[in-house]
Amino acid sequence: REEVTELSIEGMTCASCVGRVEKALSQVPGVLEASVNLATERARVRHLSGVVSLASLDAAVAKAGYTARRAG
Ligand code: 9UX
Repeated sequence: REEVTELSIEGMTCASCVGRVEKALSQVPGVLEASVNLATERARVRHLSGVVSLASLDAAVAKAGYTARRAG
């Protein structure tokens, strides 16, 4: 099954940041698509359910140099 998780991303200031976060999220196993909106500081991640944990998404974003939290 597919699932969509929305994350708030902190620390992005430019379009290159968006690219970095999208790439980091896309490379997490089980992620099908990741799109980031700089203006809203949100990431929309489409992924397989069960395979991808919130922790793995957080870790990927942190490794890229940004901070993620689950969007409310
Ligand atoms: Mo360029 Mo965005 O270093 O933080 S990627 S400003």
